[in-house]
Amino acid sequence: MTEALERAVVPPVSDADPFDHDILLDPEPLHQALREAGPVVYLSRYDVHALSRYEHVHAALLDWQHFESGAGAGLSNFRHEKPWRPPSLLLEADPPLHDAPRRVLREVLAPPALRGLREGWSAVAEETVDRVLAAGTEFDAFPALAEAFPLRAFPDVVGLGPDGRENLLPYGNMVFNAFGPRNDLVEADAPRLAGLSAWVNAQCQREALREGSFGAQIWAAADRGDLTYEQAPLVVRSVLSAGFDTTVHGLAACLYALAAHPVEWQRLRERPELARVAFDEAIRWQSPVQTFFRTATADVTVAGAVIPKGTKILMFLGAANRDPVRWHDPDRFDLTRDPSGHVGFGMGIHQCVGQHVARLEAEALLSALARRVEHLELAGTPRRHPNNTLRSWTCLPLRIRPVA
Ligand code: OVV
Repeated sequence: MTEALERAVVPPVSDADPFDHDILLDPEPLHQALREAGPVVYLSRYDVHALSRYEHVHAALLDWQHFESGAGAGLSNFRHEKPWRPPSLLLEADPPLHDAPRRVLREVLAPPALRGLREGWSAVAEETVDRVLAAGTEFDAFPALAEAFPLRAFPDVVGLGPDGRENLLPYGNMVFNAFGPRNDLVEADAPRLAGLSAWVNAQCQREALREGSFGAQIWAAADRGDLTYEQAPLVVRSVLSAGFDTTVHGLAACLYALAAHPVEWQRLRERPELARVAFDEAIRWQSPVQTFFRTATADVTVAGAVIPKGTKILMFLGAANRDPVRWHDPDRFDLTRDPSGHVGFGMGIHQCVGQHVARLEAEALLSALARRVEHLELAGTPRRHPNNTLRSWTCLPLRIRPVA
């Protein structure tokens, strides 16, 4: 036995199931229990180690050399199990394979490339809000705003044609379920898997993407030799996989947060430039992407506990984002705090490459709403929808008082 192993700390064991419906719908009690149990907890049900404190989640996200993504960012280990679809060149790859796709997509989605979108998206947001206001003062903001706005703004920019867009959210829902265990949620997606995958894969082809669009720019990178022609459609697939459900549920989280905190809504009304802070604070507070896995590339020691080589590590982004050691009054949604440093978009080389797109969408929608709505409150109990990875929504009843 090596010295390190002799001194190794045996981590506490939990038989909790983080993918149980009740926990997916209300994860905070488990998060608190895991944070308090220790820096590393062994989850006996899945034979994985879990990290839930900010310090250790943050460190693992930065240490891609010891916590690899190439064996999959879900529970399934691609070294032993066949992936359900060809692995993502971004999320499920490590350097050096990860580098070219990342560089290309970063350029396509970079802030300068988005500058031209602001005006158009503001107009779409105003139109979306006006439609809702014309229909009355009580409405379900989940379909009417959180789903409607991204689906009106982003598919055109990606370059998609008009047909089949209703497949985008069900496909993403399936992708995010697939990171979890093969439970009932994955079973429920199975009948649509082939059809949704066929549609998405067809949209990744060059012919399907409008000239000049983000999708076309990804293919143009292949013309320049920055990607191979085999890689281009998979990079487009990442945009279609990670670019819709994430923003829909992120916007829903933000609307929920603001409706439940009238003082924060007033703050935003008085200072509309807080829209981006409001979105990031909502991402910290709700963590629309709750978890991702990594795989240990060696026996890795975390806080004295040895995580064996080749085993999976479950990182609780949502728990880290409410760690009282890192955040003052973490359960409070608070526009006066600086939410930067949250791990809701991840951290390190895989940190969300689409985050600037998401923030621009949020800014457009929240500013339009703040200009037109004096008061905002919940008009009923919001309903969540269980997903193995996403903190998702199905119903968000709001009552508003429009600006006179
Ligand atoms: C971050 C994320 C989520 C889901 C899918 C992908 C990425 C992808 O690259 O396909």
